[in-house]
Amino acid sequence: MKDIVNSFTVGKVISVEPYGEGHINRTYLVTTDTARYILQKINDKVFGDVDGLMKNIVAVTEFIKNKGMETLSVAPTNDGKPYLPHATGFYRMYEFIENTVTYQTVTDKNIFELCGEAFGNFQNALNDFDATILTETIPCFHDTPKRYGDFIRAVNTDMCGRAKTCTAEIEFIIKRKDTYGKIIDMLKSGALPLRVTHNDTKLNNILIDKDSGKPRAVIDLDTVMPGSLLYDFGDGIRFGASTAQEDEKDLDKVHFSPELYEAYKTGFLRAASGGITKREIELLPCSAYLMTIECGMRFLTDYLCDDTYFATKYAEHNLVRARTQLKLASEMENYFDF
Ligand code: ADP
Ligand code: GN1
Ligand code: MG
Repeated sequence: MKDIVNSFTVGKVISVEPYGEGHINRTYLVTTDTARYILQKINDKVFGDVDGLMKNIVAVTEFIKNKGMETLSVAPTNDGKPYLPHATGFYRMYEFIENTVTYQTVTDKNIFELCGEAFGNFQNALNDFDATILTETIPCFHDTPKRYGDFIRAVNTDMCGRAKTCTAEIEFIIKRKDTYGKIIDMLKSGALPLRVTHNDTKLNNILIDKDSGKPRAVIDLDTVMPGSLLYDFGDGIRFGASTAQEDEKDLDKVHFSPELYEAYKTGFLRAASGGITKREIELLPCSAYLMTIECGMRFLTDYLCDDTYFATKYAEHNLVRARTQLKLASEMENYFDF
């Protein structure tokens, strides 16, 4: 790792250690004699066009900086490039944003309200960003019917013989298949506006200031692409408006929290108030539900396909994650009146 780090202009390396709870990239904390950095091995199985991805990130972060907001800062390689192609993969370096924390769950609804506002502000800041220069880093990312198609193929192939261990979950997902097109169909028909969105608005993709408890920066910009505002609302709820972690094994501890939902909604709408359409507001509950069930089916698909997409720590990790999502979705069915 030291050779890789030395290809970036970061000073004398003291240590390189694994860091964070992301499921996609491999993340390390780099300490040098002058500062700290985040080094990431970009997951090039997930992101096929690393060059396009890094061009997106440079463009988006420069744009956000020009609006006076705190964001990621790419630390260049010794030859001035935003990432390093290497025999073992693609690497990038960010300046470490100091004095911040990330949360895997939140109990303080005031903090969660501020997170909703931060993601709303992030999206607002990109309102006048030229979407035509963006590479679609993962095509059809929140196309729920397409995700459902992938899921059904995984069930039918059953390459690891795991389908028998999750029949109830498979049935739950199939039973609801007629609802999956609701948002994407309106986006395709133009009934919902296409915007530049973050698409991965989970709580641990916000850095919160250790002293003030307020959000400082929205990070993990790999999936900034054209999408629906509803994706950023719904995905924030899926992860944050839960009483337990995404991989809690004891489902009795996993509940959808209406209180946290309302708090996030208040913050998000405060930020998005001007531009948001009536139809988008009406679909907020539906987006929370669809993003949750979509994520559940993505975890289950990966479990059925030998865990090659999301990083896992044990054999059933993706199944455990899928179960929490489906539990949340079933509680949302009782709470919302869609
Ligand atoms: P992944 O795509 O795998 O989720 P992230 O880009 O979200 O990777 O990074 C993983 C974690 O690393 C984040 O949740 C956060 O805790 C930490 N992190 C990433 N970038 C920074 C940064 N610039 N400063 C401080 N912490 C960071
Ligand atoms: C991944 O990269 P990370 O860990 O923030 C995933 C999201 C999922 C999330 C589930 C590029 O997010 O779409 O909702 O895991 N990111 C990608 O926790 O697939
Ligand atoms: Mg992340």
